[in-house]
Order: sequence, then C-alpha cells, then structure tokens
Amino acid sequence: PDAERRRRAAAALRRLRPALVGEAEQVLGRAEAVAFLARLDLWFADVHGPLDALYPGALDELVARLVRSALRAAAERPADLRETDRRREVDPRWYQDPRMVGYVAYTDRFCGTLDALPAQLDYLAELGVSYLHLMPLLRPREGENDGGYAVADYRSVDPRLGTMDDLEKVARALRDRGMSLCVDLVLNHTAREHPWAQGWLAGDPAYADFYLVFGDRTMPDAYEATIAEVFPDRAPGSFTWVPEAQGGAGGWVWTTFWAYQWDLNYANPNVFAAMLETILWLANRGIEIFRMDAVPFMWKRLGTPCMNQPEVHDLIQALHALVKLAAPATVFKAEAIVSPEDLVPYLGGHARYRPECELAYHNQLMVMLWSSLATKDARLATASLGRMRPIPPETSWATYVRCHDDIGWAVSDIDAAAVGWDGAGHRRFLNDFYAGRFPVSFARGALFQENLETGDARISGSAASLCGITDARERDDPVALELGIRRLVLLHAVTYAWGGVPLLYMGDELALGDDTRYLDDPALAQDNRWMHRPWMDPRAQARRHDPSTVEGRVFGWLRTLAHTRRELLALHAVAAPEVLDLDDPHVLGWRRRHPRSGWFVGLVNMAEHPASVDLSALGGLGELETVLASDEPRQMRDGRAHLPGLGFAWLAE
Ligand code: OTU
Repeated sequence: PDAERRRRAAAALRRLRPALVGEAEQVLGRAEAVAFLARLDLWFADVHGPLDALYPGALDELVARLVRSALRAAAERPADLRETDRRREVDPRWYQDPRMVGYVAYTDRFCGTLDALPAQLDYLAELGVSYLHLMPLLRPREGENDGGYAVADYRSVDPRLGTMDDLEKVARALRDRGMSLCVDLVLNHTAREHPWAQGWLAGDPAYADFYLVFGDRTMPDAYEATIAEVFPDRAPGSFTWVPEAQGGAGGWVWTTFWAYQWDLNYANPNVFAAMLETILWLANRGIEIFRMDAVPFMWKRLGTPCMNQPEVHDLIQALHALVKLAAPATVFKAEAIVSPEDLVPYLGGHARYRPECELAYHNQLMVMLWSSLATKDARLATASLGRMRPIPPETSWATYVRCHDDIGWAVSDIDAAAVGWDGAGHRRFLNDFYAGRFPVSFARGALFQENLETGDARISGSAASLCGITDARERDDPVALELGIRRLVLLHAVTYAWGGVPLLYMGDELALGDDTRYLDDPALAQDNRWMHRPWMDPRAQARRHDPSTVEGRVFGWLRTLAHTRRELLALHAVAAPEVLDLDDPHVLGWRRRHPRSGWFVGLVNMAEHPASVDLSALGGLGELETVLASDEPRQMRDGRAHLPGLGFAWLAE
C-alpha cells in the first residue's frame, strides 16, 4: 500500500506541477521559484501521503489549494527570514548543535512587556541561551484562559504584552544574536470566543463543522467510556453543554480541557487549511520553533482514549511538510506528554516513516529524574530509559527539569515490575513524597487534580521547592540547603548532557521558590500550577554573581554547564545516549559518542552518600578525563568513578 501511495503522489505532482512553475516564477522571481519547486519535489510525497489517508475525497483540489497557500506565504516571506531559510537549508540540523540551550519564560513574569525583552538578551547570553520559548502570548480570551492556552485570535498579541509589531521586533533582535524564537501553537482547540467558534455558532457556512457537537448524551457517553479526564476536579468529562449551539437547540461541544477550550474538528479539511494558514502567517512574523500544544488529542475515535491516533501523525506530518515549502527554517516541537511507546512516533517513527516533529519533550527523562531523587537510587530510571526506542537521527529531545505544567507520574507498570515495585504504589509514593506528606520528604510541592475516584494525582511546585531548597531555607538548615542545591544542579547536569536541547525554566537558574501571589487573582486561584510560574525577582537576579548566595551558586553552575557543553562535540544531539548498566544502583550513567569524537560519559549519584562505579567493566572506553564535576579533586581513580552524595561527573575520552 505504501508503494501504491507513492505512485499516487508522483502522479498527483505531475498533474499539479506544470501550472505551478509559471505561478511560482511570477510571484517569487526565477531564483526563489527554483528553490520553491525543489522543495516541492522534495516534500510532495510527505504532503500528499498523509492527506491521502486523511481526506481521500477531492484530494487533488485540496492539495492544490494547500500548496498554493504555501506558495503565497513564500512570496510574502520577509527578506531577512529568507536569509535564515538559506542558512537553515545549508545546516538543516542546526537545532542539534551542542551550542543550543533553551530558556522558557512568561513575557510578563520575566520582563513585563515584549518591548522590554531585547534589553534582557545579555542576561540570556550569560546563560548561553540560543533558543527562547515565550509562553503563550497570542491574544487569549478575557478572564480565565488557562495561561494563554485559550486563544481568541492567532494573529494578534495579548495586548497586555504588546503588539504583533513588538513580537516581530523581538524575533529580529533574537535572530541578530543567533537566537531562535519559539512560540506555542495551540492547535487542538480555540477559545470559545475565537471568530471560528463564533462563526460556527452563528451557522456561518465558512465555519461549518469546525467543532464537534452532539444533541444528546448518547455519543458523549460512548466516547467518555474510554477517555481519561485531563482536569477531573474542575472540568470533569470531555464535553460541555452549550445552549447556543445547533441554532439554539443546544448541544454537547467537545472540550477536552476547560469548558471554554473547544476542540477543533480536524476531520474537516477546512480546519486543517485554516490552521496551515495560521502557522504560515506566524512563521512569516519570525517564529522559528512552534511548540505544538496538546497534539495527542487532535483526532477522535470511538472506543479509544482519543489520544495518539494514527491520524494525529498524518496531520502533523502534512502540516510539517507544507510549512517546509514556504518557511524551511521552521521547526516543530511536539508537546505530547504520553508514554514512551506513544511519544517516539511524534519524532517521525510512525509506521509509515515520514518526518514529523524535529523536537519533542522528553517527559520520561524528567519523570525518572524526580522519581530517582525521591527514592535515592537510579534503578527505575536505568530500566525505563534503557528500554526506550532510539529516535530518528535527524531529531532531538527537548530535555527539561521543570516546566509550567504539573508533573504526571508516567511510571509504567512494566518498568516498575522490572525493579520489583508496584506501579500504582510507586506513583502514590511519589505524590505523597513531593506533596510533602511523606515523613522524611524534603519536598514542598502540592497535589494537582487529585482524582478521588481513581486515586490519581499530579504534582505542582517549583524545582527549588521540590528539591528541598525551600524547606531548608524556611527551616534555616544549612546542611539541608546544601543538599537541595546539589539536587538542583545534578538534575541540570543530566538535562544539559543527555542529548538534545536542554530547556531551562525561568527562575530555576536562581532557585526561585513557589510564588503564592496567584491566589489573589480569581482567574488563577483555582489552578495551583501557578505556584511554579513565578515572577522574576530582580533582587535574586542581582545576587547571581555572588558565589556566597544560593542564587550565585546555582546561576554559576548553570552558566558553566552551558558553556562547557558548547565545546563538547560528543554532546551533539546526533550522539544518542546509551544507558549504562553500572555496579552501583544509586548511580544513573549514560554514554554517547559523535562519529567524530571519543566517548562522553555522564554520571549522577542519586543517593546522599558516596558511590563509586567501575567503568572499566563497560568495555570500549579509553582513558577518561573529568570535563566537569560537582566536587574536586579528580573523581576518576583506578578505573572507578567516585561520586560524593548527590554528585555528578561529566567525563570524556
Ligand atoms: C498543555 O498541556 C499545556 O502545556 C497546558 O498548560 C494546557 O493547560 C493544556 O495543554 C491545554 O492547552 O494535559 O496537564 O499529552 O498532557 O498537552 C497538561 C499532552 C496537559 C497533554 C498536554 C496538556
């Protein structure tokens, strides 16, 4: 069937191409038209194949319409972005370079407004940042808006932050310093106030079938029988009764997340076309990396969890290939917080292999790191990370310690059983531990979305509070504080060397603790994820160069990790990590090697007491030198690596 699909794609290209040659020359000029058509030839099968699977009816017409959207966007692409395109086409794997370090921030909480951002670039440069993810900034609905994930207009900026013009200036200022702008694309749903939703409600034929609605509970009940709830405590179920729907008769609208976030109906090709236009337009404003929000939910199928359906991959693959036609500098990052088996396909490992997202959040690594700190050993991490399928070589992980969301304990029962634990029991332990309910816990987090029916819950809290820094500061305990700092540094020593783009979450470079001011804002108070979305503290920032302060120590380490990373070819993302089987269960170790480098070995000791591991037993390793380590003196002795409690070492041949 795959060969048959490719034949159909080739035939479709033969039908479409002749007309496009002239059109492209007319709107792009000769040289740019040659490039556009070369991209069309390169990507056409990846455009046509998935659309063939998704929308078999009137396919030629649809493909022609979408390719012409891309051509129009290519013609409108500003000159400086075309220069970026040229550079990225010469170096298409730019995002794998060890110089890549990401920073994730809310514009208002970081620096107020967009026009104040360029003045902060020196600060980011200190941290070695080359990629800036600004949290949702497109115009959201008024009032509650899920931190901007309920978009009312994709083509304007939240007026509290500035204008689209300001955003373009930020993108340009970043580009001038070799930094890339990443912005969220919330494509599973819009706010109910979005013109598409309002047009659909009003019965405007242009928006017919843009959303999913059912007149009674029959279908919603049937679907919900196999769907897990995302926000069980305040948004139970996946449907919301909307009295104005269906011409005033009312109906149950599909709302996976909050009631005001309406899921788009991607079974309708007009929705796909509208989202493509949106991405192309935003790419031309200077956004280089799109964080593809909540992609697992984009396709619904009765009798399934309505996540990770094969059509989701077809949708992203087709969007990806079409965007490449117009804006080749653009990269997609998948936000799919799902099991490792379901996650890897977002990087293109899907059955019919096609490029999909270049980057994806490494949720499994993040969860395993926190699990290891709580249990003070590395067995579960070693088992679970060791059995993950490798990712395609042209893709990379986005590795992270904390982000703006809660932590859901993606501990599979199989992995738990491999180390003799009970999956459900361990997940419960992690919730108790990080919520500070467990007697010896150092953490001060809080439960998020506790589901009283299933006993499930997730964890909110800043890295500093989950690492024990907050608790130690409040108790004024210098020994505990030391351990907390070591935990925070250790976690980043993994994410900066594991493989891929490390994403530093704003505030963690200064060990900022939880922020309780959200409780005063009625639009935020009910969602405790705001506790770990702090406001930048200029006083803490001012202490960053003072090594006698917590801020100075953590900031200094993060700077060193980034700057050491830059020069290590073995940390190029193409070098996949191999998880090591070590003779001490407290140590997580991995090694990697670029085709043109020697081995790199990373080691972290999750226990509070010293550990040592025999590296000579691994085989294949030459003489290792310490590139960077938590403690002096040299940690390599007699073929063994010695790690103090909560210590780390980066070693290289
Ligand atoms: C994302 O998260 C965002 O990161 C959240 O901040 C939003 O609330 C949400 O989408 C809606 O836009 O369920 O608990 O598998 O886990 O997309 C967070 C992906 C979420 C989901 C993820 C979602």
